[in-house]
Amino acid sequence: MVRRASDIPHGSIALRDQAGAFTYDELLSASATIASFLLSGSDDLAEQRIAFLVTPSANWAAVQWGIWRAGGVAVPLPIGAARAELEYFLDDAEVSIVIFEAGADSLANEIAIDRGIRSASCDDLLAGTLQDLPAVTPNRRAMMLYTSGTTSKPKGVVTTHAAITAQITSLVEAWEWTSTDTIVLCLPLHHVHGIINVVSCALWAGATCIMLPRFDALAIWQLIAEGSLTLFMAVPTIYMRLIAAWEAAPPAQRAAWTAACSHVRLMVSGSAALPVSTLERWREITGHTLLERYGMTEIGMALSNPLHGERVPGTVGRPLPGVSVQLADEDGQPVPDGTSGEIEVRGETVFQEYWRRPQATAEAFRNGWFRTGDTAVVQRGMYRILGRTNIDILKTGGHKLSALEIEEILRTHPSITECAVVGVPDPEWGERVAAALVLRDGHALALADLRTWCRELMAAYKLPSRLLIAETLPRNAMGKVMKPAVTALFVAEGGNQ
Ligand code: MCA
Ligand code: AMP
Repeated sequence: MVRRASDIPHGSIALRDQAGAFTYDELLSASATIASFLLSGSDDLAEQRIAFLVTPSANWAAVQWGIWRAGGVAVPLPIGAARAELEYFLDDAEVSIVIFEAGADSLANEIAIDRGIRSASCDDLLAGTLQDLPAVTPNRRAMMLYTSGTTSKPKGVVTTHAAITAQITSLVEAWEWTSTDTIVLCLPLHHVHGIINVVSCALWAGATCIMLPRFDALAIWQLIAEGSLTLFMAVPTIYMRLIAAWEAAPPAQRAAWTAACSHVRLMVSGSAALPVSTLERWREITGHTLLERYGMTEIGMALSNPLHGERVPGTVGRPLPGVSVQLADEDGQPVPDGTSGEIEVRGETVFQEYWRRPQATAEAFRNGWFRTGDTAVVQRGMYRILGRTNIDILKTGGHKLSALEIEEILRTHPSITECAVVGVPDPEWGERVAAALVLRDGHALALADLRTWCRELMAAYKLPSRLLIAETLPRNAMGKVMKPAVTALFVAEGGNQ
């Protein structure tokens, strides 16, 4: 990516943020300075993990490139993570340097100091003096993103430079990115969606990426209205927020926003199932049929509706360039079209390993194929996602969560004796985090109090937003909580708070 950037015409704008516009030359120069600071005289970071907690901005990209150019592994941390989560990430990744934003989030710095880890603010990094940088080969580890999944604690998903390049080039080819494109980043930068599909594809193509510090529906509509965007990518919850903002706007404004949508050449939805009703409403408002695609932290993007040709609502299209996909039965045998099976993926885009978890890594593959845990069926050549094999994985607002991780925290609450966390279907969020609790005798717990207590221990999007207090939890003959029965309780009763 860095090599490509040096070939981009001087003066081309790479990034725009609240501080202004940054050219590719400036990005290269800032990342070289950052790399030099991180190396501080050594030849190569040799895959040391460098964590950074930086608001989406040009600095974020410069830090990521700086870590890569110094031979480190970039570990972007979630803005808004709770202290306990940050501590876990830094310990698990055995981070050697923590980068923070002076003022904005001294929490990361505080934790680093507590642990005796070297830390530096973005300002420190940019004050370094240049030194020689190492040659970093494509097979080296480049990035580690934490994903919640089958285990109670998040796992570090490690990707190499080669896999990142494969993920980017597949999308650049499929969606025909060029240097004339402009996209806006309104997603968090600790997930593949924001990092690869938006920022990295833009920088690979020599395009411009406008970085918003966080999602803001009116800011997005404003950018569309200015006619500056050619591409837009987001999760279904964001499209629903944009629809709500459009519907709340005065008629003249709506008309202007609708007309300006013709400047955008492609709008993509992913990270969670796009309700067909949302796709249709968006089409009425904007004239765009959203291109829905399917991906995962471990594999980047795998399936996509076509850029040209019919996009079938409710489907995620076909395999992307360079990605092999099959649907397999329980024995790992491919199933015929029309029969449901687990999505398995193979190819250059697939991650290398779960950090320091060889067993989990081995279990994630079968006969060389990565097992996604998502079930799908192929109908008329298009993949349709049917659901997940693991009921303990939730998707809310596009964030993947582990019910087990939240339950483990809830069990430490002084009033809770038993709990079960499930995802309850929700039109806005996809799923909502719903907690069924059994309380100690004489104890009471309201949703607001539970959320306040949890806030110290988990990021806001993990907080239960539905609560049900029960005498007992539904269990099978083996004593195991029956999660589908818990979900049914919420669906039937609407939760008692
Ligand atoms: C926030 N709230 C929620 C949730 N999140 N309530 C229920 N469930 C939730 N998940 C509440 C807040 O507490 C607040 O409540 C109210 O909603 C509004 O909060 P707000 O701050 O406006 O929400 P937000 O924090 O802006 O979140 C909305 C969001 C965000 C912009 C949709 O969740 C988001 O950026 N999601 C994208 C995640 C993403 O990038 N996923 C990609 C990963 P109150 O008002 O009462 O305080 S998947 C991936 O990378 C793969 C590879 C792929 O395929 O893409
Ligand atoms: P993550 O690991 O956070 O990247 O989330 C990946 C998961 O998001 C997948 O395993 C799917 O369950 C889900 N996902 C991504 N895109 C879609 C989509 N278009 N439709 C349904 N589910 C999706």
